[in-house]
Amino acid sequence: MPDNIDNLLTETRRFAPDAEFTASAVADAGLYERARADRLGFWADQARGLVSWEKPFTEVLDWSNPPFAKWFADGTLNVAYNCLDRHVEAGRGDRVALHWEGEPGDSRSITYAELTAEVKKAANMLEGLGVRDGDRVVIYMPLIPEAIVAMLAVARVGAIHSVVFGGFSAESIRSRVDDAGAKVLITADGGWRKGVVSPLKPAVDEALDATVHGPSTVEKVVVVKRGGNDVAFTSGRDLWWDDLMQEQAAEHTAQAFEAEHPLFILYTSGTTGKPKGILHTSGGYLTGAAYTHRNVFDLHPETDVYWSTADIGWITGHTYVVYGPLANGATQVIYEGTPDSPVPGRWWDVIEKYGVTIFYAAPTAIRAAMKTGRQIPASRDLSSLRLLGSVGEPINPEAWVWYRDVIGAGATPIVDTWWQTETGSIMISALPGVTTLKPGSAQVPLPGVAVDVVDDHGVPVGDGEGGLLVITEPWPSMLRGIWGDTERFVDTYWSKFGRSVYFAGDGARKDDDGDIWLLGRVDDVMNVSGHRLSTAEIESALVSHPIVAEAAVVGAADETTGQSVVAFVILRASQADTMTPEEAAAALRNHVAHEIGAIAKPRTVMIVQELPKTRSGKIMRRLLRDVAEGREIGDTTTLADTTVMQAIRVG
Ligand code: 6R9
Repeated sequence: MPDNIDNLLTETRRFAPDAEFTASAVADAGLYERARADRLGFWADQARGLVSWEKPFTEVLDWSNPPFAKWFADGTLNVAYNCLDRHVEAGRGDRVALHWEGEPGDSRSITYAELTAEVKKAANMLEGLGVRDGDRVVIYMPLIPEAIVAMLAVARVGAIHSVVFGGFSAESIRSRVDDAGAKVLITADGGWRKGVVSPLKPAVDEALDATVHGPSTVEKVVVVKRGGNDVAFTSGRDLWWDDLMQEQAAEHTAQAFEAEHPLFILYTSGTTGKPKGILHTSGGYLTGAAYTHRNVFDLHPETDVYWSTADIGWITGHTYVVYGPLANGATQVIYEGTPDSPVPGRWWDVIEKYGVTIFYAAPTAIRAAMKTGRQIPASRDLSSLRLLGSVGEPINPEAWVWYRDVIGAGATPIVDTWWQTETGSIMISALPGVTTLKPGSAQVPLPGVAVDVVDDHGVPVGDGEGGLLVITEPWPSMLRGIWGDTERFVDTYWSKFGRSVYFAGDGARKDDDGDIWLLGRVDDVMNVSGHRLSTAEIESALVSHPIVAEAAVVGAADETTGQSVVAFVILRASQADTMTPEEAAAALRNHVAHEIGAIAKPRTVMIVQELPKTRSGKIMRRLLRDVAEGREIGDTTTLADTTVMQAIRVG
């Protein structure tokens, strides 16, 4: 979140493309012209050029019933075939697909031929477990090659994966399993994080415990051995991945599915307590992933070593670790652990070790690296890097410039990429070698993408003005729905400005050149270290604790993580005397971690007597944010009781 918008808008540093970079760049300015002249023709060309179709499509877009889009609908393809077999068939089987680095320092390099062979066996395994096209499979795993094998195997058999981030709690797993109606769950015993094995299987056992939550739809749990930690096994339900894989036939023919066949569901936070299952389909999604990965990251698959630090539990891991890079036949690095394990600067060691050329990370990590100082990256050889990317939240100009200077040797372009779980792929970004860069601005919609900033009535604002970000034309990788909730899909994204304009939920501003600066969410969604968290979801976790009467959560500006979670809690009268405020706060922080996951744990829990409310009973989060950020409290005239803020301040 930009701490100071005025600061941002007076940012005048500019970085023109380097002539040498431009000379060999994948993208060129002509892309914009071609897309402008014939948008649908442009997308059809991308879909034909970057994706292999079993049956070619003849129809590009059906938008006769917005917001329900169909892209390339009469074409058929297999997404996993596109990421694997076709590279092997084209003689590129020996190219490394994944350089995997485990946190303790173990590593494996896997070629396209090897990855294809593994996925074929895993596809046979899933079919053997009764998984058929359209079935849902939940994946709850650390970042190890088997996680990617599992995703691709699910895609290969036409089933739908729903990856649940490995840091999420048993409660979160269960609500996603139930919502998706998952038949199989793939997990690991544990994974390495911060120098220790962090167990995963116990959370799965707790999530599926019928005595606590009732019976679930999950019939089989497949467990990959990674952490070596002891795990409980439920007989008849749990199976070891290795045992199953050993029995599988090596061959598996990928069957083609329709372009609109569902590929995955990924749950993301919304403005209410219940996460939304964002649904993506096959042909359009893969086209968007491959097109953006190639052009935004200037991918030269024969020579580049690409690394996105995202976990597969987030959309960035889906589009820019799995589908985009593999569809494009890239060689990439994946790393299991945290940036500072066992030593600060582990990321830079990984870059040096593999000669990473393209690096994609979140501003929060860049700011954390800034804090520990430039000496740490300066002591590594980062000279292989030629392009840097940023995603997840606005990157403040100081962090941008530090990133370029210290990580990018003062020379690499930086692409600040704006997009969402819902958009499936990057929507707004500079094109390296083409665009003159402005630190702090995501800048321009990609060729083929139609973005605008509008006022509350949907009227486009002029240059130099701010408003709400919208996408005005459908795009191939757009979400196709919210799993099981069409009404919420239409209401959330397609109602504010009519059924054919996508409302993103972000505030934005156009500068005098018409370039776009993102200003953060306009709804009750917070952004902590680039992860989306809902205030409502954390509030509902808090009030589920017996000592809590009422709770309000705000995102407070935080130097490193962008925002941090601050909770204001009123205790039940009966409890208030039995615990100190410190004890209550500690118990509640742990409770949220247990209910949702450690990333949702409030930085601060303030025990208060009252919450500021309007006469209609709405909590005035704006005032709580003032308190949380240590500011002078703003206008309190609409409060039902104007003395409340005094009490909170003093309390
Ligand atoms: C890819 C991803 C989406 C929200 C989005 C916005 C914020 C993402 C950004 C950015 C400014 C960028 N966001 N990238 N804000 N500049 N380059 O992060 O998806 O987890 O769904 O979050 O993240 O607020 O609306 P997701």
